[in-house]
Amino acid sequence: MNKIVKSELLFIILLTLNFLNAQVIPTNEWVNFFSTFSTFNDNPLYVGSEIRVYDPDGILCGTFTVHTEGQYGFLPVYRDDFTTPDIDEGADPGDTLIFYLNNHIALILGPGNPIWTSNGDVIELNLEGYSNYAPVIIGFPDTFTFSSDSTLTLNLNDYVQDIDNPDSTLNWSVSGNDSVIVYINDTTNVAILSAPLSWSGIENLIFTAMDDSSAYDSDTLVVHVTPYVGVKGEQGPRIPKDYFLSQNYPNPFNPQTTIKYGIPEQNYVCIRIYDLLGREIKTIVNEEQEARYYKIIWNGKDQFGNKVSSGMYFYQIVARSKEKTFMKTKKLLLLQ
Ligand SMILES: [Ca+2]
Ligand SMILES: [Ca+2]
Ligand SMILES: [Ca+2]
Repeated sequence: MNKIVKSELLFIILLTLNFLNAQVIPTNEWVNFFSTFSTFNDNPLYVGSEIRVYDPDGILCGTFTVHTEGQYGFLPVYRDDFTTPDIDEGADPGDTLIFYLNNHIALILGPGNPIWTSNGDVIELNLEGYSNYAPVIIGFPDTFTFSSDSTLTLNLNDYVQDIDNPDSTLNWSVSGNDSVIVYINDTTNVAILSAPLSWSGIENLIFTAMDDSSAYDSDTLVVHVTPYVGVKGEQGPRIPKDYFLSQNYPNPFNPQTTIKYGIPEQNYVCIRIYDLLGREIKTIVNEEQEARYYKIIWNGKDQFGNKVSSGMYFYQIVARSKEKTFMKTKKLLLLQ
């Protein structure tokens, strides 16, 4: 047995022990978390729900059993005792804590931060948990152009995230492919698109990723198949054919995420971030813009430059011209 294998084995044993002896070791310093409104599967957290808190080392450092619907507190999260260097009892100041609701990782809604601060602090932290998180398709291409004598290869695993299911367990399907031929390899999730040599045209293909609990997400890929003329290397248009707002990438993200959008004509464009209650967090774009593709970055900070807490946010584009208004809203997930 070589050294690497041994240390890996030791790590696995330690990890297993941590989980087997999953007991909080109270120390002399702790912070108190509480919540006035937390949910599980979109309902108020039920009485008897178990909350577990781990430090970044995987040490269980706080537990709580809910006895008032939708609420918890105080939930003490203990600090590591520095006088026992061989034992890691818990968190250190500045550690980002990981919360579980009923054995499922929880989303942090704030208003406080899931960070161990200093002894005796009281932090309000609302949690949102789900027994299954749906897959989220991110950064999926909007349009693709290929010639009918060529094929297009898409590694679908590059475009999906599921908090609790590995990519390899997700099941992909496609619809709308009357003329375009789509082959998806079940093992690798690589899709190969082709078309009959004699065919050219446009098809809207709807790709769906489903997890083992039948939760799914879909996204549309508009495929332009150009006639075979023996010339390759066609470039995409520099001005989009239609308005679009892409899913941010990466998602979940920390510390920053990229949002792509495009406008086919000159418009007054606003892009704003909102929290779950619809409060405006930050204006990212607010100006007249010419027709083209754009790429912007949000750094997870509000308009005062403060980092916002982990959780789900919305981003919305409003593009106005004389004739029409284009508006679209999507979700993004910040994990601090
Ligand atoms: Ca210690
Ligand atoms: Ca620790
Ligand atoms: Ca899932």
